[in-house]
Amino acid sequence: MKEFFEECRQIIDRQLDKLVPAADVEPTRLHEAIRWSLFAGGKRFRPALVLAAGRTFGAPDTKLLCTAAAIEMIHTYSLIHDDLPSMDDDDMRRGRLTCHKKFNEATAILAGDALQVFAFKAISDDISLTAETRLRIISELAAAAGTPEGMVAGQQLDLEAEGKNVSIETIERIHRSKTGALILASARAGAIIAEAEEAELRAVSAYAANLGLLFQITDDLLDITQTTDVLGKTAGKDATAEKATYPGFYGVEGAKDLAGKVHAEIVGSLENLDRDLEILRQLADFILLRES
Ligand code: GRG
Repeated sequence: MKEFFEECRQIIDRQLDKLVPAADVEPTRLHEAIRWSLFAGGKRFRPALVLAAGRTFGAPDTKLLCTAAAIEMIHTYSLIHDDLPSMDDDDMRRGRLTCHKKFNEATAILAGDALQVFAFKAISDDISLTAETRLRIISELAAAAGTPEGMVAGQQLDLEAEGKNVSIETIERIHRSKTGALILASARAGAIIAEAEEAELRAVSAYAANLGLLFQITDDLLDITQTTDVLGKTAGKDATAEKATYPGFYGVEGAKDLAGKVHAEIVGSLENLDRDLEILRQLADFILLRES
């Protein structure tokens, strides 16, 4: 997995570098801010998932790269906006100052806005894909990033749940939209580009929906068990902000048990596929065992 992630990082970073304006293009402050957050060393998990799903079903990397980079741009926009004083008000992200701390709030808002539109432009302009595929991916990605089941809706519900005793159904609803929708869209985009069959698309969707849930459960656990240094963002923030989390509801041991069960379901959802599934299985193991 380490080698796979390193390979992904290199090819995705090269693609991102082509898709966003250079730092010396006017308005330079805005482009510096975009690059500050984009090239700050995130895990590149979502683009890695696009590549993993796409390769599993037979797509060449050349067809996957723009979409993978676009999803990383949407993810980075969401992190920049999530860190703003009006949202989670954070000083550290990806091991360095958050965008609004390094630049200013207005620049950070605009950097996020620009990344979001660059993402959709990148897919619209991707001539390696048919117009129909581009449109389908844009539509799925817009739904995953937006409302009522997507990331923005999840963020709203997450903010509204702060300080409240919410049900496990609400916690799951928040996380499936806030974190899970983009992860699901990443795997589906790879499979759609590869022209996977309907049954394969259904299986990979079940896999990725639970992978998103697992990602959030481990994210909640790491917030408690890891240090700020290792995470590159403020540890312990969920408790301080009284966030609705899995360990908050089940306790740390209960959340770890749940992670194990969700992991088993993820692996199970791939059972009937006649493909080389090693990389998708290893990705699920990586999320279960990740340390940052
Ligand atoms: C502001 C529209 C809007 C949405 C924000 C993504 C998000 C919704 C909030 C981020 C806060 C957070 C910690 C969410 C939990 C899961 C998550 C998305 C973690 C960050 O993703 P990683 O770990 O980050 O993949 P890197 O930096 O590795 O890319």
